Amino acid sequence: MPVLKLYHCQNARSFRVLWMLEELGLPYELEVLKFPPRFRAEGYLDINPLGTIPTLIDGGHTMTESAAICHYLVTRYGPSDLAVSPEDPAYADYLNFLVMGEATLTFPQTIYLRYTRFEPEERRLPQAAADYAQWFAARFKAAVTLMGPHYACAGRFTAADISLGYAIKLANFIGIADAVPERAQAYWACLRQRPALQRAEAADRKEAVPFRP
Ligand SMILES: N[C@@H](CCC(=O)N[C@@H](CS)C(=O)NCC(=O)O)C(=O)O
Repeated sequence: MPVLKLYHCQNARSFRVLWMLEELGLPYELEVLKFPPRFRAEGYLDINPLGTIPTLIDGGHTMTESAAICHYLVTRYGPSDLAVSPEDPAYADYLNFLVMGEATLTFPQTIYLRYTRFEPEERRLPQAAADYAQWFAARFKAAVTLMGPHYACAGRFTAADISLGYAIKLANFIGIADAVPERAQAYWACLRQRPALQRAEAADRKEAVPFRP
């Protein structure tokens, strides 16, 4: 098996992949970059033309979508209970929550971040930021009504929980914890007990190192 290589920035979506690698106990190489690597890591665009984080290299394969990478790892290097198979009645919910964590619950947070922090002062848009924080809150309020009592679906921990869990982690990190429903914060508190998540958090805190292509 080729060594899996993950390009990561602290608190970025690559955390999902780090967490999954730790859950699966797979050996991996971690390259921690300064954010945003598009500007701060010379040569990174040659590896990932989108310039985004994560990038996972698995032999000749390059992947850049955090939710897809989680599903890839668990199915490619499984079998593992962390995936839900197409024969399982929870398969539809599993895929739905896996994608929802990124497309519905993380994307609006990036609009919020952009217009509160990343843009220069004169381009910041407090109204757009507030609207997207509200949008995130409304979507999450509805999403929790679809989730199972302890986990998103299937009655067990799966890659979908990693996808959703990161959306909560990010909201707490960027200061919009109030937009996360109470029930989802309780769910996140339970997920945080997982040793693999704690190992991923320890790896996440590693100091950013200079980029070596
Ligand atoms: N849908 C992608 C989004 C990747 C993404 O936008 N990552 C952010 C970090 S969390 C990034 O690289 N932003 C910096 C940039 O766009 O230059 C995923 O789930 O991995």
